[in-house]
Amino acid sequence: MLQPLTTFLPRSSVMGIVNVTPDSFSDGGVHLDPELAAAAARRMVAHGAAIVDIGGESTRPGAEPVSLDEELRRVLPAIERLEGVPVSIDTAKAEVARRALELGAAFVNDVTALRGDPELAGVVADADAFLCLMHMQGEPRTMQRDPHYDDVAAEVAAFLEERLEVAVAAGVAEERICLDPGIGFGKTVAQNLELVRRLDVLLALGRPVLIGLSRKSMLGKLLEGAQARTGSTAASVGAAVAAFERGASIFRVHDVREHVEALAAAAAVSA
Ligand code: HH2
Repeated sequence: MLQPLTTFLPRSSVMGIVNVTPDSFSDGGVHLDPELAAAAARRMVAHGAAIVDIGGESTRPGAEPVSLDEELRRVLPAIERLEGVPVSIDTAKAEVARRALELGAAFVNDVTALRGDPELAGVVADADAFLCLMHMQGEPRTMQRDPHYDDVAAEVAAFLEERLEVAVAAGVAEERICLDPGIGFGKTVAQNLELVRRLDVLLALGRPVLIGLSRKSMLGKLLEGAQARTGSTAASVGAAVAAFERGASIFRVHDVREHVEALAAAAAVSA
């Protein structure tokens, strides 16, 4: 029997972010060298990350798409150096996922929730990979221009329920899938906060929730005003703990040690 996601990444697992990109909003350019990317990933595991998420395409607001060749050139050399480390590939491209899974990645993190590439669901199913389906309104180039919802939590949940059905119909085992509200992907600060506050609406779908609040601009905007581009580590940790208390399971973060320690303390309180 296939291992369910809930035993591979139990509640309060931390996913460390390694962006092998020149332009990611908070760590762009830092890990472009594959040796440095792999070293950062190993350091994150040493600090308690359960998995590392390797991405070769920035999805920050306004980002331009990258070509298949360029994305492969960025991520594969890093993944090749990560034997024995649990790896997630952050991609919407079936070919990138396929090559990463061949090199040992176990998890596919698709911010388009299988809308970006019609082949991706089959690649995930054939490899028995774990899968994250994330909500996004619009696309990165334009998504922050004018996000609109009548009921953000209900609409995000309805979208993810439909994408979960698509994934399962394509042969991905439901126990291998988690859902993500997509903080900052076509949402205002108030809408992001409401999604965390009403996480129960997503949890009602019966799948673990992965959440990415780390250094997101909404945290900076809360403290420093509308011009802020990134949030601090302390604000990220505070938001992660709030999400944990509302039932989130997996935390996609840049600052692994701080989140591991804070979530261990939060989990101990609620145990
Ligand atoms: N956020 C980003 C990228 N991938 N994946 C999931 N599942 N959830 C998220 O919230 C999420 C994600 C954006 O953050 P980051 O990777 O730090 O920046 P960039 O997209 O600029 O590389």
